Amino acid sequence: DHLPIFLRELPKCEHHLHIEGTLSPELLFSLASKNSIPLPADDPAFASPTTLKARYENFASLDDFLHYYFIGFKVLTNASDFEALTYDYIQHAAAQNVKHAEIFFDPQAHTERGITYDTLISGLKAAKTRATTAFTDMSIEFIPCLVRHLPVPTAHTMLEEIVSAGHFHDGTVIGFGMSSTEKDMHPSLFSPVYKAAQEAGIENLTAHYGEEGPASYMEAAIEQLSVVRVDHGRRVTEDPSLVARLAESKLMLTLCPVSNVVLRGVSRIEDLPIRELLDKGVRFSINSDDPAYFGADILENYEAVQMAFNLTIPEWEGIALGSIEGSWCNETRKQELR
Ligand code: ES4
Ligand code: ZN
Repeated sequence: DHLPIFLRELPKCEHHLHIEGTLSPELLFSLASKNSIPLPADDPAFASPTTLKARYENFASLDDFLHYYFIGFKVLTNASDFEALTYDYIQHAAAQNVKHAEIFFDPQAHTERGITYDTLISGLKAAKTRATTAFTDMSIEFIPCLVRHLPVPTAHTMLEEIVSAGHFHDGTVIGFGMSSTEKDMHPSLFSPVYKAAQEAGIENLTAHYGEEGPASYMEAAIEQLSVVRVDHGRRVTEDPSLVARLAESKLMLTLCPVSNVVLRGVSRIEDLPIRELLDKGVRFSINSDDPAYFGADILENYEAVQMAFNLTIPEWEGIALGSIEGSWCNETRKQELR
């Protein structure tokens, strides 16, 4: 069976990767020490990188994971910390034949603890500049993510800062997304922010929905937020009419199979609707989400899907092509990727 080699060599696009989710327990401890950041003394998981890693294997839910994910933010202080984190991800992605990566970052969750947007973005840009010379056939883009657990006005402040820096127009960032907790976070709460983003000329809009929340949230995000992509979206098959609508519009879902199992949305990869999405013609890509927390990079996500669904080479080629078409790069770059 040569599929393992095929999957490794298959050119990939990654659309759903949180840069803060690539922070390993080892790096978390070493940055905490370097930057003199205290770790929670009341949680035995923070005894050592080993105990922390063991705790990551027992997440109970999205919110349980997010608690640890946002603690990890605290050790990221300097532009060089963000640069190192980002460059390390790019190296690992390049080694797995990722040719185009769209990387999420959460500006609000950094500015609220006193790290400026400038610090953050200069670290990300420095990593991209280094990568452009080291990995000449790879494109790297950034997408700021609104975080739903923080007050809505802080999302407006964040958006305005990025708009006034000109970063949506000069290509520093290529779109706008939204993540964090989903329960009781109906899209309508954020429609003013998305409206402001549209008025600023941003068309590449996405949001995390259908991870824990229902298909009705996905539909509301499409209608009320004008998203042209949905991150996760695994619950779409609860609504056959929405499945038909996505098949027609080619709106892409950025699935994260291992993430959904680790955060207990599904008990096994086999329970994801991959077969149905393929059969109905819904476009999706396969992504790692937060690889340091879920223990799987993009290739391991591809392999997990293959183990569960035993897809054919033409089916994989269809997934790879769909993920190129759904990418937020220009036609010239898409042609290079095809
Ligand atoms: C996330 Cl898995 C997931 N879901 C929602 N928000 C997130 N932020 C980082 N990872
Ligand atoms: Zn995510």
